[in-house]
Amino acid sequence: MTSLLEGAKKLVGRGSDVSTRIEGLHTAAEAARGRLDDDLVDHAAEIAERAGARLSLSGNHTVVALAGATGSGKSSTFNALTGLDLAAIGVRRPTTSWTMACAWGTDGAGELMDWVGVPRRHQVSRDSMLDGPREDRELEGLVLLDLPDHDSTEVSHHVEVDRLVKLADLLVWVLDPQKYADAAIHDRYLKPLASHREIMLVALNHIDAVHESKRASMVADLELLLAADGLDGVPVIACSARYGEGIPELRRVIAGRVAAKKATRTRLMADVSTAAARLQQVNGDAKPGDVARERKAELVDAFADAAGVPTVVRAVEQSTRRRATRATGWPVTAWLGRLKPDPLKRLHLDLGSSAKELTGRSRASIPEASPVQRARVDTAVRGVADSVASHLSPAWGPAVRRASISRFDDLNDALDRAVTGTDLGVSRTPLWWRLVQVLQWLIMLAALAGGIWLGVLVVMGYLQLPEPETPTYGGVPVPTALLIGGIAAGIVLGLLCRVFVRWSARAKARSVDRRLRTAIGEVTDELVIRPIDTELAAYRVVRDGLATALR
Ligand SMILES: Nc1nc2c(ncn2[C@@H]2O[C@H](COP(=O)(O)OP(=O)(O)O)[C@@H](O)[C@H]2O)c(=O)[nH]1
Ligand SMILES: [Mg+2]
Repeated sequence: MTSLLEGAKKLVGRGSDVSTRIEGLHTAAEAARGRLDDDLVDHAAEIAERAGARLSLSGNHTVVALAGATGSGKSSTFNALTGLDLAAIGVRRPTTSWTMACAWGTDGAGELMDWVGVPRRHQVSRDSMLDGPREDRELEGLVLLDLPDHDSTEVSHHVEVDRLVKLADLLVWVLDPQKYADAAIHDRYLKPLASHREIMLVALNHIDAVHESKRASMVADLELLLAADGLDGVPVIACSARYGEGIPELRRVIAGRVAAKKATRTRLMADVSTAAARLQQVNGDAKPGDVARERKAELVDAFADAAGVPTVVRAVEQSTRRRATRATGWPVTAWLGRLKPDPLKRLHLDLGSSAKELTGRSRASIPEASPVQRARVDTAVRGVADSVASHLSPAWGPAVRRASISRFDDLNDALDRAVTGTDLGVSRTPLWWRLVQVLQWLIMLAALAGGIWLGVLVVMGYLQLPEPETPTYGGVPVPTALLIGGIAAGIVLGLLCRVFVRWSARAKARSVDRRLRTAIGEVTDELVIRPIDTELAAYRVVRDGLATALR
């Protein structure tokens, strides 16, 4: 079964004007809570609550339901009030049959009746049933319901009565002189309704069957019984649906309720408008922009600076250059270079497979942000908050600013995680390094071979052994060419590679810078932009809600 609330929402969804406006104020107050002035917000919420409790289900209409036992005369009364022959009299409706409804003035009543569960074929617009203009303007907005007999054995009928009691502005309980004192009726139906005393009316029908001299005492007796039920003060109208006695009085009471409901509605909706207008005055109704892109870039710059990104990037460039030089340089000097520490290792940043283990566990040893860097972060964040707030009314300034720094406690950790968690990619050795390295070693071996060869020749000369034929190449002895040429070629190749190494280290540094800034960008999104966006979303909800409330 659709819950009452869902039903009400459905009504709202279908554009019941009053409830849409109340819901608008309610939504706006909820979203503004903690962001705009508390007193204003509380007031708006209270008004929405009060109006909602009173009007949200059937705000545009006055719902009057006729209830009672079979044969008491509900259907006859229904017909007498509508002046139409709509409800079948004297028949106990089959279980598939439900409430019969008639609406005076049709605006939105169909939706209301749908929700009540009145089948379309049982919904009647009184206007469409009359030829000429209606004379009973005072009943405009009335929805009259002829409920299923309450003594029906069908459980669903009881359920429906419960639903209707929550919705009805007036519940007319129809009794007849024969059964008005029936204990079962009082215990089972009337007593439980004591809490709805305000909306109850009892019609003592079939009064034509009671002798005139006995009518007054019967009404008095019934009033006593009602008082015993906890229904004291509930008006009793003696009437005869068949002959029309008492029906004008019943109609008058109903018209009074219609007028009272209209007055209540007018007053409550005026309250809704006033509360919404006051909140809107503070809230403003400008269309807010998003956080500008250049602002975001400033933010990332400041955060990257504070996180030590330039330090890391510099270290990456130096480290890459050093490792590349070691790989591609002349093996002798490269070997000596091995003794200097790697700048990245000094920062505890990744080199090789241990990098992943470092992630999230140990902090990088990047120097803490300096006061200047912190100040730059503060300025950048305030810049973003101010630029967003500048589109909004002054009342939103504090909320936006508060949101912008709300996650500052997590800042250091988040930045550190961003840096240590980013794969710097420095452990990968480019193919050309390896190729050059192999080439360097071949050249080195050639030089070494030349050296040994020459050494052997020297030793043989020293020992006065017959000198073997030494091949020459272009007039230079081959071992000499190998030794000198090898050393020269190695040094030249190493120097040549330095140009590429420098270029390649810079490229690596640039790519690391990009990666780190992407990671830092996520941190700024998470810690600064998103909280601000939440405020902007709240602002939009407040603005739209108030616009709806003031429609
Ligand atoms: N004499 C008399 N008969 C009535 C009156 N109201 C209803 N009836 C008759 O009582 C019977 C039951 O009426 P009905 O309107 O169908 O009662 P319901 O079951 O409550 O809808 C029908 O035969 C009606 O004609 C009344 O005020 N006076
Ligand atoms: Mg009936």
